[in-house]
Amino acid sequence: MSYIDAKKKYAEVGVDTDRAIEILKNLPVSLHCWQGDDVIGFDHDGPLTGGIQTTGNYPGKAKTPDELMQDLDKAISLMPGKKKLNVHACYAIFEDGEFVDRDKIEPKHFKKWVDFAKERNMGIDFNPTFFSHDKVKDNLTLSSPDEETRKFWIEHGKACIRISEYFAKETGIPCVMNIWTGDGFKDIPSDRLNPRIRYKESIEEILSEPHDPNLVKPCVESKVFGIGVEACTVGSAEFALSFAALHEGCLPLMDNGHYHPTEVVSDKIPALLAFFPEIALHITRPIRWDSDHVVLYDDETREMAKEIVRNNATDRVYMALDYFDASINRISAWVVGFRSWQKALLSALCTPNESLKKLQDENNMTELMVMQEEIKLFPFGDVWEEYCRVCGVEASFKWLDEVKKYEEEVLLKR
Ligand code: RNT
Ligand code: ZN
Repeated sequence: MSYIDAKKKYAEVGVDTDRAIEILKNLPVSLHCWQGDDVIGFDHDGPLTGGIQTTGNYPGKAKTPDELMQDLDKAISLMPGKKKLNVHACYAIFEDGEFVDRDKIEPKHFKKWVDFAKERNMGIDFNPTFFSHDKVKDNLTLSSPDEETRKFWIEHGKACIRISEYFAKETGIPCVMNIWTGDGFKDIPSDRLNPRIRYKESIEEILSEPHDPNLVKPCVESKVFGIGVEACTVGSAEFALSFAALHEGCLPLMDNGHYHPTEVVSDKIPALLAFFPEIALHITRPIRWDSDHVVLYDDETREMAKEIVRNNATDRVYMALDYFDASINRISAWVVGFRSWQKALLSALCTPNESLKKLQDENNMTELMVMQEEIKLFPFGDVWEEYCRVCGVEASFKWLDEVKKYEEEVLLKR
């Protein structure tokens, strides 16, 4: 079937595929720089810590800012749609021989990222890095009982607010700044309250750093558990949600790898939209735990996209990818994940959401089931191809040839 025929077929159920394509072209999705080097960054030599883990040892990992940017460019060239760049504080770029600790980093250490983003018309999102550092004391940062430790990380958070504002001013696009820490306890703690009170007060101190709420959008990301901190996570779901609800300008961020395995973020999105003007998402693929596998075009991914699109919330939900796989070609991983989320959004945009809602309101669940099943087999592939064509990106699996060539010519020579 050609796009013309597909378009007709969708029009029969009231879907305008041209319009869907037009909308998606302009919807920013945040692309995480950390898929390119297994969440290591440039400000330390040590391993990834803090309850998260990359597994695998595929050759060709980026080790310098230039390599990472080159890889990002290759990946971006194979992804349709609008991108925003997502940078972590540990990706600060220092002059030769320079080292600045996280409590003292400045906008100038991210100037190369700004140049990179501006040249590609991208906004930038930011993340303080509260892990992979020797000032993480006994698995705690912002919630540590040790004042010096807490202070260090509060200063880091404040420095990141200043850097976020710099990003927003330079790019002209608001910067979403996400606070996630792996703070927690491996075994049964004797006090679950005071760490949370300290965590709350520390985040409040960070947010007291002057900033324009239209430019910097701070978020708090919750988690159920991490490796090595299985018994208690300080920034739990209830903690983060309550914090965001009670602090104006602070958004809740849901990572779909951070819940019990049968909980679904697709159902949580509308629940939060009923209360919060804006929310943020980390889109990942958990297998049995927060494994951060590459995002695929699977049922729950599609369900999440549907909730954003059919509730007209594309301007209220900040979408960011967050996965890392070191066992396969890292550029391919980037591309598959980004394309999958694009497919999910496009498919949601090609769904006759209004008429399906009406069937539900009329309690016509029979027809609703039939229609939802029918739509699954509509010629979506043709719409996807057209979308890629409009975006000037290879639609078929042939994009992988590009990655293979790049692997041979660049990655394997590293
Ligand atoms: C970890 C969180 C967090 C990180 C990134 C690198 O479980 O999901 O968002 O993945 O900050
Ligand atoms: Zn996350």
